[in-house]
Amino acid sequence: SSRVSSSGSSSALSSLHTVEGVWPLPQSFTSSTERYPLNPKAFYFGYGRQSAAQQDCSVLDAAFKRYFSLIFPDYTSGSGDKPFTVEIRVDHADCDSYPNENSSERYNLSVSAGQASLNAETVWGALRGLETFSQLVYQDDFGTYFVNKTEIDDFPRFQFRGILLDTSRHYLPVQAILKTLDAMAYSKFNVFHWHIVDDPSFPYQSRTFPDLSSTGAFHPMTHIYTQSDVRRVISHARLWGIRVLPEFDSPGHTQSWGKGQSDLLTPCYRGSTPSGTFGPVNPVLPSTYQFMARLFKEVSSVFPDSYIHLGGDEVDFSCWKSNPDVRAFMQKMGFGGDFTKLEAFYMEKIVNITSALKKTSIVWQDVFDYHERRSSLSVVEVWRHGCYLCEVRRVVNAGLRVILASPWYLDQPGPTHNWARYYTVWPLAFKGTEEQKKLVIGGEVCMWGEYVDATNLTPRLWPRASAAAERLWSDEKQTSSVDEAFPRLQDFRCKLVRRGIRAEPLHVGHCKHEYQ
Ligand code: CP6
Repeated sequence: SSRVSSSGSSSALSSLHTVEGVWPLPQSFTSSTERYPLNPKAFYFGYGRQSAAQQDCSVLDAAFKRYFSLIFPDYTSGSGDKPFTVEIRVDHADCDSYPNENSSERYNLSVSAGQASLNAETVWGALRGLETFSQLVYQDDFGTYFVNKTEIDDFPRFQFRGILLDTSRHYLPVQAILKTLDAMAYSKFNVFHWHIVDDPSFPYQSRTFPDLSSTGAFHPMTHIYTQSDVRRVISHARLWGIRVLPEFDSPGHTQSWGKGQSDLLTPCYRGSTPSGTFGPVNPVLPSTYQFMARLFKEVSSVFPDSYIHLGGDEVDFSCWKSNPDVRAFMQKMGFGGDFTKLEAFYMEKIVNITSALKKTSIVWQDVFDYHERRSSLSVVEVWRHGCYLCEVRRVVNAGLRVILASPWYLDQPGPTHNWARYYTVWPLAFKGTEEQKKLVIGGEVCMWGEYVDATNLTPRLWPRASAAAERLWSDEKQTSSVDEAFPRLQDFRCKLVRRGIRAEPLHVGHCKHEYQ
């Protein structure tokens, strides 16, 4: 790949009118200062003659509409009369499918006089290319739209680029989730990890167990996600090429489940009598696993993605320790006093339930730490602070896949949590073989919900999550300098603002179009 030579201030054009204005930075590109005017009244998206997908391809038709309004936020100032066509060609007509872990997102974009050619293997790759094209278009001081001559070959560094939203500590209205999905696509994120339930509330309205939300949600009618809400989220995400990965965290973090499902949680004891409080899911009762099998059967049919997150983090053993039935079970199983063995036993049962449903399970790193038979696990998410590379290395040494989350906790506000911290993360900087590095499938930005609801979600997420997005998409060598990234991220943040996303400022400065 080559860099633009005319990037200094002596150039008539800002370098950000070239590929350097695309965030995350494409893998390989050449661009020039030769530019072409675009007239919204003579601008067209079209399917190439050799494209496998043609008119009525749901994903692409919807994307053409969206990107037309993103590229031309105001029609009034269109001038120039030469037509311009963006011609899309894809190898596979996967218009009605869902993106999955193996979906190619590679694309090739070539912009020349009067036309741009966008080639991709899949419609998901075409979506990434449309996003890039939309970021290449700019307006001069008179309002005329332009795009520069450009050649781009692009593909993601990591296949899994996620954002976790927590809808249990605070309820997030569906609209806030949909808007976040839009903004995710602008930074080429492709996984929405929906931490949908937890201790404080159970907003998922289950078909099989409606009592879980009618008693466990903050409000049984207004603070729930109905089946139709969930379908809306999944279908909106699909149109942006985003997978929806549900997490039903257990055996800890389940206080809200206990309200609607009796005998699910472990009764805690004070001495020889129940104290009236409850702990993690009760791992000794067969009814627990019958319940979980039915719940996960439903979840695996509602969420089309092949991954399910099973949680398994932060289990407090004190309640299990206090319960005589649990202690008797420990004796019987020969676990001694080691409650990590009991958690491993429980998680293995849950993993088996989901693999029988043909799903791949993700667990938080605690489960990996406790497990002796690690080969039964598949994907481990690293979240504990400290030495993230040490943790990654331990997991890949065991031959398991890793998702890295610990360096990208965004739920704490700045300025100590400034964007450069999220930018200077090196997920593969451990000693290991090529095979081991391939086991690092990606990373995830976590927006835990204790201090976040729809009032502050957007500015807390953007543009800092975009810093992580570039680390997960772009070539590391081309994007290792914070100083080079800074003006590009400032420019990208203004693009988000122009698109109606309340992304917070990075530092002193202004946008040509301020938020209104
Ligand atoms: N909720 C759940 C959380 C956290 C985890 N799981 C968490 C723990 C420590 C920090 C941030 C978040 N709030 N269910 C751990 C994965 Cl610092």
